[in-house]
Amino acid sequence: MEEPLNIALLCHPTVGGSGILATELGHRLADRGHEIYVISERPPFRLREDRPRIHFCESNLVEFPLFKSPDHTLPLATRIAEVCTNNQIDLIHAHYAIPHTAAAWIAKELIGQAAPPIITTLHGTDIIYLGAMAEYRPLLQHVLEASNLVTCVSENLKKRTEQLFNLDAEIEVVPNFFEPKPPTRSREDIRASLDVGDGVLAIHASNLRSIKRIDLMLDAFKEAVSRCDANLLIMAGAEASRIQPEIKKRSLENHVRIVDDVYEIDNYYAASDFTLYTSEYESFCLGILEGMRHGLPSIAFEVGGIPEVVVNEESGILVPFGDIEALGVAIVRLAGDGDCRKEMGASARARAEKEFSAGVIVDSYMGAYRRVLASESSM
Ligand code: GMT
Repeated sequence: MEEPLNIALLCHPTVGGSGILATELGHRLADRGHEIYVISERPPFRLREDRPRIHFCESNLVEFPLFKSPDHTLPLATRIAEVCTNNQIDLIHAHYAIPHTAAAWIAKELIGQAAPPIITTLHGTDIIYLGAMAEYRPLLQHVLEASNLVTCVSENLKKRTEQLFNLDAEIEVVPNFFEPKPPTRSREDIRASLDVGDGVLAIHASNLRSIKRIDLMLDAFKEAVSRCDANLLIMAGAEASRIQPEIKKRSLENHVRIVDDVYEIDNYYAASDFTLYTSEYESFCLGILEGMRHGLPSIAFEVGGIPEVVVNEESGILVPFGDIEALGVAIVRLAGDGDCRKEMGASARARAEKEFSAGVIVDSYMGAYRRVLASESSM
């Protein structure tokens, strides 16, 4: 049995890979006996507060007539310091650098000598989008350098971070993990609720931000459905209304289903046949991994860290970014070839289990925590 730690976990509560990953990591660490203090402005999407050793610590927004918009970062820093002091926190694990690493750094200044070390996990847009902005870059350089350890979810994100920032210490790569839950509804039931009959079903789960390039996904799907019988399920967080006009513009209403605000995602993966992603950048793409664990091959653009997750022509089909024609061909190919889906799906599942299981990845984070704590205590 590992010596239990008190860990403060910082993450965004909104639908997004970084919050999901941080939350699942919290659950797994709590299962191993550690006390997990999740600090966020509201309970993160998918957080199970009823589980033992999970403590949700709300950080308030402050509204004041002089502020044009509510302040989040400074109250968060104050809250982190308070949670650390009241609960003898051993380490702070900040997921997504902005504002979490900056807030943790301020908290550390507040606490002084007794402050716990900070581990920052970079997830993607915190570096390649926000990190590149002049408004954040010097501050990020400072607080990343002040972190006791920085981890990235892929080699690609590590490389992008090294190109933007000058960090003395080596960045560690700790990929994402996902453990499926057994479906609670049958494949037939879900497909009947979606009214997709026996047709082939592609699935896309994301927050639909512009970086996901839903426009390109719909263009390729439009191309494909003129040549094959396929449906597309979009799991949309709460953002569905944003893409309805795009679907209508392409006359895809009969081929695209949207489901939002769903927590039982496993039911939908288990009822689908392959995943479809068209992002212009993904540091990793947790949605692809979720599908892989359910035995789904994927079709995606070959961008960012996706080639580290999907082995082209083995666990899915990757095409160059923006090549709608190649994407359409890939959709038609997987839609029409059940054997290929089965073979690639089996390989995807095996790869996900071997490389990206909770057991492997939580061990990696634990190893990182222990190394940081050991080096702190030797100082
Ligand atoms: O874009 C998202 O889906 C949300 C975003 C986030 O920061 O919450 O996801 C990022 O982190 C995920 C978990 O590490 C990665 O799997 C996603 O690839 C990454 N998104 C981008 O890099 C665009």
